[in-house]
Amino acid sequence: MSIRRRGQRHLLAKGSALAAFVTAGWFLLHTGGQPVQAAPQRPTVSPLPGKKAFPGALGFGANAKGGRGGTIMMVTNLNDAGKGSLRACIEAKGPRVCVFRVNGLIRFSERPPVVRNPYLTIAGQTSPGSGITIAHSGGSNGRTPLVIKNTHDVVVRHIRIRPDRPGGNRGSEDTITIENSSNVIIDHVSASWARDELINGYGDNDSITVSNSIFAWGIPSHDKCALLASDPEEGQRFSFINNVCAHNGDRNPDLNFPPHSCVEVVNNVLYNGASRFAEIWESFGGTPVSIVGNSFISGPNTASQAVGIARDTRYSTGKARVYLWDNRFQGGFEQVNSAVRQVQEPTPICALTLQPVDSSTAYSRVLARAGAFPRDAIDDQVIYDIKHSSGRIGQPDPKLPSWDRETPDADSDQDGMSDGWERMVGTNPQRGDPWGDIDGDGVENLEEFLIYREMELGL
Ligand SMILES: [Ca+2]
Ligand SMILES: [Ca+2]
Ligand SMILES: [Ca+2]
Ligand SMILES: [Ca+2]
Repeated sequence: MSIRRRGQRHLLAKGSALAAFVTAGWFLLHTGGQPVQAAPQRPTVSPLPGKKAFPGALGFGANAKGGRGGTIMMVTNLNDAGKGSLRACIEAKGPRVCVFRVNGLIRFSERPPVVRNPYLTIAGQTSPGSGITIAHSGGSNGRTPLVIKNTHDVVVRHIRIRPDRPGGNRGSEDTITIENSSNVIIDHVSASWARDELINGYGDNDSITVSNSIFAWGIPSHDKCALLASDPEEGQRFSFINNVCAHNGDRNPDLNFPPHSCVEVVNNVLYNGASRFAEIWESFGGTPVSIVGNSFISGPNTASQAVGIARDTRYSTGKARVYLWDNRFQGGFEQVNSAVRQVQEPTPICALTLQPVDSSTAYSRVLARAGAFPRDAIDDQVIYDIKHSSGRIGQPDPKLPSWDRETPDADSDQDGMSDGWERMVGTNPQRGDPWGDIDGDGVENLEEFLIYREMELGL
C-alpha cells in the first residue's frame, strides 16, 4: 500500500513571518493498485436563479425579498421601544426597511424583540457615523438580541450585536438565532460575547445565508462560533460564506444537518479554535456538506491535538457526505481527521451556489471586508489578532466602545436616500421613490443608495 499526497504548498509572507499553508491534503489509498477513493474534482457551481435580495447577495438565502417594495421606516432614536425605535420597525407588519437616522447603542431593557413578521430589511449601513450596535440589559431579560423566528424573507446587514452584560439564561442567549425560518440573509454583521452560540440555526430553517460577518469571542466556557443547525427535521439549504470565526473553542462552524440538506461552507477564515474548527456530526442522519476555500489558522488557544475538519460519529444515525476542496491549514494541529476521509466525496453533494475564490484570495478579502462597517475597535482587534497570531479566547471584561452622536444627511422626503445622493443620481429628493429604478439597470434606487453608503463607509 502506498500513500500519496496531492495538493499544493503555498508560501505567504505576513509581516516578518513566513507562514506556510498547506492545502487540504488528499490521500489516495492504493490497495493492490486500486484506489479506494477518487480524487476530488473541482467544485461544480450552479448559481441560484431569481432576483437577488441585493446586488452581491450570496448563497441559498440570496433570494430573500426583505422589505423590497415596502415602507421605509425611520429609526430615529436609540430607545428600547416606542415610535421611532428599532423594536417598532421589527414588530411592524408588511414589507418594511428599517433605515437609521441615529448611530450608537440600542440597549433593549425589556426582552429583545423577535422578528416574527416577514419581509423585513434592517439596513444598518444607513446609520450615520459609527453605525448601530445592539445589546440587552443583562439579567432575566438578557436574551438573544437578534431572533428571527417562524418567519421568512428577512435581510439583516451592517449591525453589531454585542451583549456586554451577562444574561439570565445561557440557553436563551445567542447573539443571533434563526429559528423555523426561510429566506434569511445575515450579511456584514458583527457579533461577540454570546454565552451560547454566536450564531445558531434552530429547528427547521431553509434557504439561509450567513455571509461577510465576524463572530468572535463567545463567552467561556461555552465559547462557540456557529451551530448552524440545531434539532432539524427536514433537509435545509444553508450557506456560510466569507465569514470570520475567531477566538471560539469549537463549532467553527458546527454542521449537523439531516440528509437531503445542501450545506456549503465557503471562503471563511477560522482562527484560534481550541479543540476543533469545523465539526461534522451525524445526529440527524448525516450532514452533506461542501467545505471549500477556507483558511483554518491556529492561535494561542489552539491545542496540538485540535482538529481542523472533524467528523464526530458519536450519536450517529447515518453517514455524513463531505466534499473538501482548497482548504488551507496553518499551525501544528490535525488538519482533517481520519473519520472525514471515510466519507469524503469527489464532487460536491450539491453544486455550490457561487464560484469560490481560492483560499488565499478569500483570506485577504475576508480580512479586508468582513463584519459591519464601519468597523469598531472590537472588530479591528479581531482582524489584528488573525494577522498577528495574537489574542485569546475569553474577554474578562467585555467593554463596548463609546460613540459620539452623529448628524444624518438630510433626507427631505424620508425615503431613506439622502437629498445629496438623490440630486446626484437624478431621483427626486422631494418625493419618495425608493423602489423606482432611475438608471433602468434592474436595481432599485434604494439598493443603489445602500451600495453607495457601503462605499462611503469604506467597504
Ligand atoms: Ca443557541
Ligand atoms: Ca430622500
Ligand atoms: Ca426621493
Ligand atoms: Ca438602478
